[in-house]
Amino acid sequence: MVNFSLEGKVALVTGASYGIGFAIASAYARAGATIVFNDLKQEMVDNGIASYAAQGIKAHGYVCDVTNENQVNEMVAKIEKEVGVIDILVNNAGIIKRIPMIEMTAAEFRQVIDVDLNAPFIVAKAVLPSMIKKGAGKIINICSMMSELGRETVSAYAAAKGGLKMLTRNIASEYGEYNIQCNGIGPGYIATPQTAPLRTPGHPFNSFIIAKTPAARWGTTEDLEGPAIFLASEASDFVNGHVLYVDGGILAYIGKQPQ
Ligand code: NAP
Ligand code: GCO
Repeated sequence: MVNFSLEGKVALVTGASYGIGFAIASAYARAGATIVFNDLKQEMVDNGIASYAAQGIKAHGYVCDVTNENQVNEMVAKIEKEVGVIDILVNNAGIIKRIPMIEMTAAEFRQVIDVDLNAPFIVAKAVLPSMIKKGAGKIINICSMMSELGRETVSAYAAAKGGLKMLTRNIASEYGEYNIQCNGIGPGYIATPQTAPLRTPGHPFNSFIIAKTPAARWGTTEDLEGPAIFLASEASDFVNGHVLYVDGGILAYIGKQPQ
């Protein structure tokens, strides 16, 4: 019988007070995992804990900037002491800056790379030693359509998410022999605070994305829950270095011709 259960597992989902991370962590809790998450500010962590509690989930929250290696190492050590060894890591925390490239400063570019690419490296590096010792582990990096495609104004984000796809493949290559699987999830366009500016009524991007998506709708965070459970469970123990695109078919589709 294929095992999709996460019973007895400790899952760390970064940046999971709300949005995609919150949905994935909640799904993991319903599949039996103990949930750990972090956010930048205590207020956001507190809000997150309350949101999980409202779903009947006892989540463990930590304040940590995932771009800060000292903070990450301290958080992982605290989690291992207070909750347990991390079995599942979801590198979810991320930012985007939508600025035409020639108007973007190098500092702005670096900030996006720092959160969306350097931080997944830092957090994965912090959890891998215990996974190696345990002889098992799951790392899931939240990639993007921009791991495959470019578009105006998101040069830093696309560079980061393209790099994250290759970091995913490299972790899989380097640590697969320890029964550690590292895969990516590439969400399509999902209705969260991050895409709220693109979904304002009448925004041209709204109709554009619906025309580009065979499913003819924006994705929801619920659409990601099953794929995330699959990649965190024993059901995917021979899946490694793969990016699972959950995009309603965007990457397969040239787009609807204008009517
Ligand atoms: P979101 O609503 O903007 O949430 C991002 C989360 O990351 C927030 O909780 C944020 O905390 C946290 N975060 C940002 N920088 C951080 C840092 N330095 N340290 C710790 N936490 C940090 O984003 P989302 O839409 O849920 O997206 C989550 C992930 O999915 C991101 O990696 C994003 O690139 C990716 N993704 C999103 C979509 C989409 O359509 N929404 C599609 C593909 C991929 P604060 O609130 O405190 O800033
Ligand atoms: C954008 C969007 C996208 C989504 C997502 C698509 O401005 O193009 O924010 O980048 O966030 O990454 O997979």
